[in-house]
Amino acid sequence: MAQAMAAVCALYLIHGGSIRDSSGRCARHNCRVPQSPSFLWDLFCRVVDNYGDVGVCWRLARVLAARGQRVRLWLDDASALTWMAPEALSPGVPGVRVLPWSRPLDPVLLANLPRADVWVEAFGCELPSEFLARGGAEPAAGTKRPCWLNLEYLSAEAWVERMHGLPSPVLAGPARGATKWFFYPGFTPGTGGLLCEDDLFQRQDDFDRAAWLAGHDIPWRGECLLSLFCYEPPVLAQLLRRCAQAPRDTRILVTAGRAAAAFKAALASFGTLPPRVTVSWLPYLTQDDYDALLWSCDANFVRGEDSLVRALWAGQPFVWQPYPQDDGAHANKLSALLDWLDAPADLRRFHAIWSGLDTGPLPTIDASGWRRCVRAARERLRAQADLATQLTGFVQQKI
Ligand code: TRH
Repeated sequence: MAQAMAAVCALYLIHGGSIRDSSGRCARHNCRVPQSPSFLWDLFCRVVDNYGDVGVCWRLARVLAARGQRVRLWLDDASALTWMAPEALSPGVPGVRVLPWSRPLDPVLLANLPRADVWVEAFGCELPSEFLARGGAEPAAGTKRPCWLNLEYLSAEAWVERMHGLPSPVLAGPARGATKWFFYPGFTPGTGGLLCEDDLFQRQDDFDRAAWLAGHDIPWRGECLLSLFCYEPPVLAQLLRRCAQAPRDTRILVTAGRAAAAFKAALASFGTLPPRVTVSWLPYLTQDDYDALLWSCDANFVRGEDSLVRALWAGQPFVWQPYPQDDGAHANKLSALLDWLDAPADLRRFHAIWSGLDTGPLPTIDASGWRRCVRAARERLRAQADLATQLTGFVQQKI
């Protein structure tokens, strides 16, 4: 994989991850970066639960399109886009077409679409059989099958490097004889990397915290700001108590949906807010405003997949709650992320208690050590090629 990438886009590896500015030049050395050919992508996403599936797929589509790729994003439920990225549906974003993944797919729509160069099934969603029946057959002489990728969930576990880029021969069905490739996002150079927009750090540098907060009716008076996006951590009430005892006043910015419901339930045990703690109940934010929220806060509580990545790019201290799984797999995921972060003991313990994997009082955190740890991780990530760069390079190599 590393060799293939070097042949395709050596500059990316020499210069590191997000290197192109909006004019397509290398942001570090101002030299010209070779553009990848423009591929047509079919990206399929089934919304299972929460917002991560659609959040990651929309972000991927947007990043690819910003780099001159053309994406058809098939969604079985596009409702979250109405608040996460309203421009996706109206007026639309150049290079991305959002299509309904109905069951079955609309035969007229299907019959009129040119065959894509790349198929991506996100998070193991299987491509629909009628789609495969139309485009999966043995290609005519002189043409090639689309490059077929299974884009997997994010994890820092060691096995990800071993699995990344492995083929999976298709043995049955209309696409028999084709090959699917496993593509794993990840945190280390041996993985597919993380999603990152080319202009992200510039936007972050230009960001005006006070103006953004005022523009969102958050009456900030210099108190410590915490953003809360979580599932149902068992120690929310304990966190509130800790905030009330902290040397600075605290404002908790609670995100809409499941986090707000969990926080309301914890508040109920107090009757009224503890002293020196205030709360702002946020509406559903666009993805860009959610980034701005993370940049505004002194510490961020995040969850799942995409918000974890955004918290890393934000570079502020954060606490991550992995998506709880019945088989307990989230414990390994958490431990692997903390290993990769080289997290100090207090941070490890805080995470374990926050996710209900341990009990006891939340430890006091050394905030400057926490920030150092996150900033060091962000620098490591910035030196690596991002997910869309790696995906495009992989596809170019395969087709
Ligand atoms: O919503 P999530 O809990 O999604 C999870 C994970 O993806 C997990 O891997 C998956 O298995 C599970 O769902 C089914 O958390 P995540 O991944 O952080 O996605 C949230 C998305 O919502 C992210 O793109 C940020 C976005 N968002 C907004 O755009 N506005 C908001 O106000 C908030 C709170 C989030």
